[in-house]
Amino acid sequence: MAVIEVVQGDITLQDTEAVVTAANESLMGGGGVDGAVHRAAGPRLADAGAAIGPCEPGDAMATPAFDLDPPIRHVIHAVGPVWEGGEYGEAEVLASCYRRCLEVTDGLGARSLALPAIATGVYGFPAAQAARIAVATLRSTPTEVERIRLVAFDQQAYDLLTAELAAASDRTHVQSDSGQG
Ligand code: AR6
Repeated sequence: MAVIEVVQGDITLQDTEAVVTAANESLMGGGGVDGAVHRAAGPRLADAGAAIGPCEPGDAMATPAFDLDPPIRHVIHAVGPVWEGGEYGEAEVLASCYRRCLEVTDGLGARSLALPAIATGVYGFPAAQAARIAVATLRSTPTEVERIRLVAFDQQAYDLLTAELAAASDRTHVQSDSGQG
């Protein structure tokens, strides 16, 4: 089973084989975390994104990481939902992003992955609900990835993700305790 951890920091500086960017459908770059990833990876990233895009919300696609520092070798471009109040399937689209990030990483044979808080910036998804979806989906999706790192950019995201992870592992312990009778 994958180890899931939470850190506060910059996604471009992680020591994982793959990193996720919160992209838009064009995969050609933007602001926020996507801007940081494109700046660090260099202009070839936008060309590679354009060559495989567009990408639907809820899906994810991989390119090389170009100028990002090793061990990062892959960028997974995940397109989150634009928050429109929560009644337009946004939660399911966000869960789908996290599932697809793991599937795509499995397809590349990479064993470590860092992910930002997809859709919680420009796309406006409420941070607490997004943290719950991120942790629940990553925990419940079968994967060959051994190390999953959630990268919070600010203190609020860090606190929310840490609390979700702690609550989820408490629930697991309660279940396994009661399972032992
Ligand atoms: N490392 C980790 N997380 C970061 C970084 C960083 N360097 N920079 C920002 N964040 P956003 P979205 C956090 O807006 O909401 C782009 O223009 C940030 O604090 O980057 O999915 C795309 O091209 C927030 O918690 O992504 C799309 O058009 C999280 O990353 C659109 O924004 C996501 O915020 C996607 O919007």
